[in-house]
Amino acid sequence: MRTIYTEAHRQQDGGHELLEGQFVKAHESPSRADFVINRVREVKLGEVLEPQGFSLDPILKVHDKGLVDFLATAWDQWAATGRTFDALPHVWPVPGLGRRLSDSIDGKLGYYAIDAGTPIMKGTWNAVKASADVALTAQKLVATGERAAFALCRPPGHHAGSDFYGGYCFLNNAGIAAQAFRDQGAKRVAILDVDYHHGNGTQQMFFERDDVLTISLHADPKQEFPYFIGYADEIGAGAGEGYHMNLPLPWGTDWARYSEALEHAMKRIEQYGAEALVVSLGLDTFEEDPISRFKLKQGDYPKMGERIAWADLPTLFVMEGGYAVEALGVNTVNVLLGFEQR
Ligand code: OKP
Ligand code: ZN
Repeated sequence: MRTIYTEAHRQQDGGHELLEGQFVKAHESPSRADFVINRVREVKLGEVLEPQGFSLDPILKVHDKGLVDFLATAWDQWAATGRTFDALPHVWPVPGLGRRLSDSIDGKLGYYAIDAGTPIMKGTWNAVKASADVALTAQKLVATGERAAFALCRPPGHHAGSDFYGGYCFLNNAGIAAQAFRDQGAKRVAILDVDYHHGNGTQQMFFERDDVLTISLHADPKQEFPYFIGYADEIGAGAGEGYHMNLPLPWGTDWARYSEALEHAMKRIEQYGAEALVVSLGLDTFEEDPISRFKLKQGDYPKMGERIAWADLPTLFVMEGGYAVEALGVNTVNVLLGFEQR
């Protein structure tokens, strides 16, 4: 399959993130994409193409203009205060505090962000926009007849919702691509999220819709980020009731347990009658991931790809998380090779 990739991702290069009370070196780093693209080339997965430049229209179909304008200008507002270090929020509008949009950049950061782990710097918007273009370019390949394509997106997207960013994510690349399939005529689209973390942004974006089925397999929010959402009883609302599925799994989950949940998810996708499948492909389920606690092994990833391929759908893989960087290339491409084996 073909891979869409651009060097623009390098412009998102955060120094530090606030992780469980400490400032640590950012896990979501440019080297992640390096390991993946190197492996893609090493195994000759297929052609590697540059993304096209799209307008903001396909992004604005699923994101509020307020968020998009904020992301595009946040660094300039931050730098105008004389600060030369990464922009992070430090106060949030929890219920009871109010949620007025302040003129202050610090107020705006807290208004739009869900955490203090997602640094904004000078190049953030360029990288974020390019990442969405990567997803849209790969989507176009699949919409025009390719069996599958790989969008090597960075930064990732599944924690970003219609009007918030965070969890290393700014724009929801998978959600933007799913919407593009709909706008190009697909009646039903499914998003399968296999990242270790709950795809809260994707859930929020499509929660009241029945035209995009969303399913997330992830670490139980009783134990893991994003803590406040991702429980099994969240099944969609209104017209979307029954069109969202959360499959929370405990710390320590291995392939035996994971593959049962994946089987359940794939059965639902097959029954739904999706015309296209978007996979939010996070590899932080790996046993050696430094911020995660599942126990999947290198050899499990081809099986994951193979099971996804059985659905026999036009499939777009969108890169999400995975922080055991030296193994990330092998693990990611293992899923794609497993998929192609079918
Ligand atoms: C982004 B993606 C709590 C740490 C949470 C944020 C993690 C964002 C992951 N143990 N920090 O889903 O890979
Ligand atoms: Zn993750």
